[in-house]
Amino acid sequence: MIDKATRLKVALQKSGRLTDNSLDLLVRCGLKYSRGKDQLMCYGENMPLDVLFVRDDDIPDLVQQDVCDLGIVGLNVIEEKRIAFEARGISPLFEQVMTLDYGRCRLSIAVPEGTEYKDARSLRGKRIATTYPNILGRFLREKDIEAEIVTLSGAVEIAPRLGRADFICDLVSTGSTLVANHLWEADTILESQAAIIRTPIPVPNEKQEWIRRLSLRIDGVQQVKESKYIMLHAPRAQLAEIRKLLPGSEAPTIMPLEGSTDKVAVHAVCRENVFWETLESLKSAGASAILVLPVEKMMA
Ligand code: PRT
Ligand code: ZN
Repeated sequence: MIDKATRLKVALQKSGRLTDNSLDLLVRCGLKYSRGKDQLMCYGENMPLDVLFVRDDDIPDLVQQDVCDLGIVGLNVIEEKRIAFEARGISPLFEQVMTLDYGRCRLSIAVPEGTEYKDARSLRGKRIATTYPNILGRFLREKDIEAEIVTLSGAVEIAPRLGRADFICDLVSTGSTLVANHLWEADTILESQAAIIRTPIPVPNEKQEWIRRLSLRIDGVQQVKESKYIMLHAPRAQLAEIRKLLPGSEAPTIMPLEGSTDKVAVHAVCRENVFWETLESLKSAGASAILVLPVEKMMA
């Protein structure tokens, strides 16, 4: 039996685009877990945190109903649920803690090849197929446009070919699904990525403390992904130029080099990717003995 008062319950997508990244994120935050026999739960062995695997659309509801304390889900799902709750006069009991650097996509209006679309006014009087009727409805209201929303549960991209809709409003990442279905992306109505939600209702202190610790660790994990530690030797005279070339570094450590008066050692955490081109520019600027190391953990 899981201790509801002290153990955090986190809802993740069971099987889909967010599953691997979300579980990997918790593992990078230090979670060691064992999987339940039914595969529907993971039990944290070294943290008071258990994971519940569900369909992504159910995640906001599970937080809303206080079954889970946290959930990881796309902003598109969060927004769709939030508008749906508000339309029913229900206050959403989930709030965004932070966005995560995966699951990026956009909710866009797509139009059959050969059909014109200038701006949102081109939607007037048209039928638009979508699985996001609430977000689309809000977009149309904001633009003061009357159009028919055709709500589908999937296969939205074939709706125009089947004669069920004139346009579609669907998630796009690479755009290849649209191309394969002879559609073109005409307008973006929402940018999305994975995000963590939590209940706004106060939780017991022990849980609150773990939410705080987890948030800090997630922040650290996200920062180190792109970060690199650079070490190099630089002529003193070139220091200003070399510092400018270090991508996303704030305050490098400058140290004297034993036996050298004109050269120093520079150590810096670069918060952006370091490409070969950067090393070439550093070398041209006079740097030598350049080392680039991955950063494993970081806490601000
Ligand atoms: O079973 P369950 O309900 O949990 O899963 P699901 O089928 O509803 O969701 P899933 O796994 O497809 O997506 C989960 C979340 O990933 C979404 O809610 C988004 O936040 C995010 N995401 C990121 C995407 C995409 N990219 C994406 N490309 N979700 C869906 N797509 C689909 C899109 O609907 C379209 O069919 O992929 C197709 C377009 O992809 P491209 O690359 O061809 O443009
Ligand atoms: Zn879903």
